[in-house]
Amino acid sequence: MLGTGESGAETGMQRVELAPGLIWWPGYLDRAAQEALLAEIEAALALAPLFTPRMPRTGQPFSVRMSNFGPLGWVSDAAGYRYQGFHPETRAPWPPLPASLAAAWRALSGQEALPEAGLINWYAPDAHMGLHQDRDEQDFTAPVLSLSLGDTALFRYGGTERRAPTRSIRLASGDALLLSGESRLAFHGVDRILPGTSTLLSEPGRFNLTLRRVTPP
Ligand code: MD3
Ligand code: FE
Repeated sequence: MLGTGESGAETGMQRVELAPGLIWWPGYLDRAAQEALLAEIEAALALAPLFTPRMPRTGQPFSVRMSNFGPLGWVSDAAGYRYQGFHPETRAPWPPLPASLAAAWRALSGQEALPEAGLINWYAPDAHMGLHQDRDEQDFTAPVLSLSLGDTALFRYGGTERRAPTRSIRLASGDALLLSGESRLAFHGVDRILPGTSTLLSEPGRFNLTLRRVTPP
């Protein structure tokens, strides 16, 4: 996060529009902000442990493990993909969205209403996420905001049709990515994690946080 009185212009922050509505801020969070956010994630995971989502119908496990912050969390099991207000194993409500994440959302999303869901994805070094669209939300007009912590990910994005050509970027620790406008329904995924590319975490791997509106405000 930026300190008081700072702005992107003054700190030389880069804002890169990768495609219409797909905006990347490399190094948005400085090292101190990354450490503070990591502590918030660790505190949340002590209450809402990582679970293994499963594919609808087949029950095939994802390689990415997940938890959530906020009033609604994304879960997936044999019954389907959905948002729900409680952890699938403990049945406890999700931990509240930390103020630092609300601040990043306010700074970058252009939205009045706060996100309802803060999905925590954990990638061990061998985890990946296949090309997909995010369409389990009722509101596609609001953007999705992603923040990365830990090892760099090879992130791939394409168009709104699966067969459209794709491009890849490396998402590093502290990077922010906003998926808005016509990129909100773009196909995207994580091909692989590059272990040993960050010193933030005490083990190899990567956290990604995605902040979302689920319902229209
Ligand atoms: C582009 N997560 O949780 S974040 C997901 O790195 C997800 O964990 C990836 O895809 C990760 O659904 C990518 C960047 C991201 C998130 C949502 C998007 C890119 C997106 C929605 C629309 C288009
Ligand atoms: Fe996604």
